[in-house]
Amino acid sequence: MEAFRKGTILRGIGSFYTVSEDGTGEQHTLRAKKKFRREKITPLPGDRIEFSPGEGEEHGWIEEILPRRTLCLRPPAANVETLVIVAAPVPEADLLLADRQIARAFHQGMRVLMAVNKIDLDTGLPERLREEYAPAGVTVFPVSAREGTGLEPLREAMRGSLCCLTGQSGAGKSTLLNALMGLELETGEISRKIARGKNTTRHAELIERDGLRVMDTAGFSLLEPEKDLPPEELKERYPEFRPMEGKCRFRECLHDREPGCAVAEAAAAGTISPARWERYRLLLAEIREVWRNRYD
Ligand SMILES: Nc1nc2c(ncn2[C@@H]2O[C@H](COP(=O)(O)OP(=O)(O)OP(=O)(O)O)[C@@H](O)[C@H]2O)c(=O)[nH]1
Ligand SMILES: [Mg+2]
Ligand SMILES: [Zn+2]
Repeated sequence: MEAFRKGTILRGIGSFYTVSEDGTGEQHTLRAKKKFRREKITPLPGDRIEFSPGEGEEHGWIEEILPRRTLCLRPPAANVETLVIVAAPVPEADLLLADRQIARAFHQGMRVLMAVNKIDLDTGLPERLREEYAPAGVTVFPVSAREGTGLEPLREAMRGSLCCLTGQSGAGKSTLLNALMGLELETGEISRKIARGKNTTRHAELIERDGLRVMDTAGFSLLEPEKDLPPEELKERYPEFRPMEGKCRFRECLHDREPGCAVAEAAAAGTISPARWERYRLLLAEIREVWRNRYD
């Protein structure tokens, strides 16, 4: 029997998947074998697969999905190595949403970058966000996708890694990807998005070009709290707390204003971001609530 060929899923629309073949980059249209539905596995952009190609106009088949190194549920994507959060002054950056995404990304061992877009409108935001996120190991890149400023350092940081652009609808993900890679993806006015209540980008899509491998995704504004996360594990997803680990008065300290908490002291001293710590406490309260009700 002929060996299956290997490739990466670029996008899926309906039940058809576009796959780029290893080595040649040749694109194939494939459908997923029925067994995946039985196993409740949905092929995702970024998935590494084995396939048998179609002939002529006939589509081929996805035969196997290789083990995933990482898995994002919002937006759905496989094997992402670097999450690039796109934030902007308009629509106003939702940092609680960003923190939820960062916690999930770090838990999966991803690297996180933050592109602060539309600096043609607000030049102060990148510095504010740098103060908040640098202690967490998130590098901030000030950019204007519209004017093409600040792109090169971001491009360099993204090169060689499977990246996923994420962020609120209207932050400028597609515009940024167009500017970074010289593309013409559809973008949309924010007023029109709000009027329609819809994203301009509907489907995640992986684009490979000039050594960059980037997924554009649909923006969203809500992320459900994580289920099955024991409250004491949340702090492990905050790299900036690590230097204080073991220095709190109580060994089981959750860094929620317990007496003698070294993290609270670091926030008061400004070694870590006080605002991000306050948002950590909000997420902790939420996760405790979900955890308490986990058998309901
Ligand atoms: N002033 C300014 N506007 C920008 C910039 N980048 C994008 N925009 C505008 O922001 C709006 C939204 O841009 P999109 O690229 O469609 O945003 P998106 O994040 O892809 O949105 P969804 O696909 O809906 O998630 C458009 O009107 C863009 O022209 C920028 O650097 N400066
Ligand atoms: Mg878009
Ligand atoms: Zn503590």
